[in-house]
Amino acid sequence: MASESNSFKKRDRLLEIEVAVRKWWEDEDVFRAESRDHIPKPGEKFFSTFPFPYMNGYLHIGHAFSLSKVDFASAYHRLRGANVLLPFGFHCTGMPIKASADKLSREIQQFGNPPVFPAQDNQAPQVQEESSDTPVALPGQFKGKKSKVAAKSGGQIYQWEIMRSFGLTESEIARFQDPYEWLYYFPPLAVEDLKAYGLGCDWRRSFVTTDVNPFFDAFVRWQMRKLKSMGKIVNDCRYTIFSPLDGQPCADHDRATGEGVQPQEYTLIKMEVVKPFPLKLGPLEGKRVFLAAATLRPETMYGQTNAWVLPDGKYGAYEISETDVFILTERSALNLAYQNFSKIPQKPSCLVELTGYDLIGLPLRSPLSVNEIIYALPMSTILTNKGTGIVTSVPSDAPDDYMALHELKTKPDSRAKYGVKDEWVPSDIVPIINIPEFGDKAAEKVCLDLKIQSPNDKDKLVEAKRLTYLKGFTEGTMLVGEFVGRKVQKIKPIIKKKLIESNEAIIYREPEKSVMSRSGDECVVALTDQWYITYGEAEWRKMAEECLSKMNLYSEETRHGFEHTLSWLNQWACSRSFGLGTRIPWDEQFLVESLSDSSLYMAYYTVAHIFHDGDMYKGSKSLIRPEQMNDEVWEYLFCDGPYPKSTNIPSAVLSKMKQEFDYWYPLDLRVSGKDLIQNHLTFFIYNHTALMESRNWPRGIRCNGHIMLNSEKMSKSTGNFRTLRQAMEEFSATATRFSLADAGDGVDDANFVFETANAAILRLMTQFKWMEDVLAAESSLRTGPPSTYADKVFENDMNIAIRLSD
Ligand code: A2H
Repeated sequence: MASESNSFKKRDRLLEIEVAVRKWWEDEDVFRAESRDHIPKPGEKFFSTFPFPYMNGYLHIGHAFSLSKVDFASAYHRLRGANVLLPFGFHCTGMPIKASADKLSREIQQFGNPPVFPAQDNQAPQVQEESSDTPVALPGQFKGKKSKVAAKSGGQIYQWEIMRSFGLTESEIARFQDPYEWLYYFPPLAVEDLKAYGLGCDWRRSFVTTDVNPFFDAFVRWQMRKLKSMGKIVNDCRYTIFSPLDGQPCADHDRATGEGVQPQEYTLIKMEVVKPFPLKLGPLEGKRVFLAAATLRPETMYGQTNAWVLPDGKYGAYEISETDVFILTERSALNLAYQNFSKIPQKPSCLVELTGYDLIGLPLRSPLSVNEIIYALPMSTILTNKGTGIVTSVPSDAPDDYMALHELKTKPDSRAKYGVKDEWVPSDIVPIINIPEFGDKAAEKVCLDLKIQSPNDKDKLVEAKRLTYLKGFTEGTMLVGEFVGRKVQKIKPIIKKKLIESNEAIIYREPEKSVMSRSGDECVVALTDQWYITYGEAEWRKMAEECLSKMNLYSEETRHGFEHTLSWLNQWACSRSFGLGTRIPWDEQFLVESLSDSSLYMAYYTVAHIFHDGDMYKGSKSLIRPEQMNDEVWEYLFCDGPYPKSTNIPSAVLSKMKQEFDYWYPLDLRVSGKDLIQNHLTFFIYNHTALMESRNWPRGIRCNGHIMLNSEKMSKSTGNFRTLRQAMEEFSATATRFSLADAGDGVDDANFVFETANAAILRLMTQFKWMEDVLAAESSLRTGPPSTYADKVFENDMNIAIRLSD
């Protein structure tokens, strides 16, 4: 105990010193960055930025880690005499704040204000997932009077409890149902924390995004209009990952889980239920009813021998059009409803609820099938979260199908269990494709070769599927049908097209893996009419590649990451219906999405203090009115446009702004987590190459790995989590910085170690003590210029240290 209180004392002494030093910095305005009236020589200035964080919670150690790289680099360049600019803004665009505000609103509606949550509720209404951008709940602060169930099993937490963990009182919380409240609450807290951290920042240039800030709004409108006039924003109908609850596309940053997940395409084979219908399907009389099976291999449909259903699976008969009814899972019906396949758009309409048992034994007529009538049979390995939950069985080429059929055939028990009549079980496999290595019944051969015993031999079946799928596609030749003798690879797309044209199949898409939105619902794939930025377009991509080739990226892995992203990155949906932000200037029903208003704003920092100094919102003290910032002005400032005649901004102010941009740009360094390579950082490169002269293209990006705390994943649900504020209270800012500095430098996971921070406190205080001793003895020390051998050694060692730092 004694030693603990001793070390608290040391930490508290550090905190005291920090307060005094900060006051000194502020009085002297040491981090104010002023441009000079000339184009800087190489190395004369250093301008770096950190991606402005989302303002739906406190900053945490993850933010601080990336930020520390910018801060340390700035401090280093300041030490070597450079003119340094480090600004800091706050991102409020998009869904994170709106989703949290809406969630709070739903809770208050459901449980009252203040809410009384059900005691043993394991079903919080929405999932609160862990992501560096989701609100930060402070561990250990969930002890409420009203409810003791704040931290839910499975990491689900009520938004109300998150608000309380922010230190808000019960009477204050309700006002955060208004998303704009957040914009005025969190940014000032972040400034407080970053000042306490000692960030070497020019705070005059801070601002928030969205239309709350009319200057930034004007800037983004200009950027969008310019991209559109260059043909780089287009309107298009496309398949996107979409949140039904939000009613709009759900891009990476709007997701709680499923970053990078894309739509996966299947062919849905319409297997028609042969009349007369059994009793259970009575309500469907007069309709055309199909089991809709999702397949990746439409060319194998000749060899269908039966359909598979999951006996315990829940299905429904959904109205797809006026005439057609599909039997499939609710999940797939919802996806279809967003792809123009539902009688009522976006609302699956279920006529009868069914289980797999109801479907077993249904006689079916399926397109292309050599067998005229096939039956629905039970398969226990069907996944309910993939496709439609209905699988068409091709035992010649699908190992899963072969094994399931083998089991039914060889084990009378397995038939009896589900009441399967012998005549429903196909007697023969239908050979349809020849693969040189595997013959005409590839699935059978591979299952025998791999000695697969049962449909549950998962690992082996994965290998069998890989082998047959790959070889079937690359080396297979058709044995039956219209395309007999032709290569699978060649005719697969033709068969697919024919099936669709003859209305025997449709194209279906779903997220390739589960995607949860920040609002807490599972996303679907939707066909949406959208504004897109044409990333990936050949000419534009070439410029991005050229920019990349000249950039300092600090590691080969980062370079590869960018090269890879440029190789696949495509059109990006840049408009949204809901959330916060800037309206799309020519289509005001839409808002600019959050990764699209953050790709060029580093240029805004160069002039932001003219608007904002002291007011990061409306810029009440601005020398300029927002209306004066028209497109011609932005063009003049950032794109070498002609002197703007259409504005009455005083010319002295205008030239001052131009000087700021010309001096500070290009950006020397941007630092962020490596996960942003695949979107945000690549957009940043693309936008600069399109909108700016090549001399103003960015010079450097540094990416870091994820931060762990004491070698474990940062996780809000386990409490292995720290906000920056908490870390500084625990260790002081200085010791926190030591631990951040020591956490790691590459793109691998980094590790923030508490012990390192604690040890730093002790070492710093030892150092401090030594300084005090030396100063106390100052009068007894030698005076005059360096002259002795020891002086030379000292100077030399300092120079070595400088070289090493370099
Ligand atoms: B394939 P991927 Cl000939 N549960 O169709 C389990 N499996 C499912 C399913 C579900 N809910 N929905 C679809 N599938 C099957 C034909 C076929 C298929 C052949 C060969 C291989 C093959 C005939 N069955 O797939 O996980 C369907 O079976 C092996 C790749 O998205 C669908 O295509 O890759 C395939 O799995 C989709 O699986």
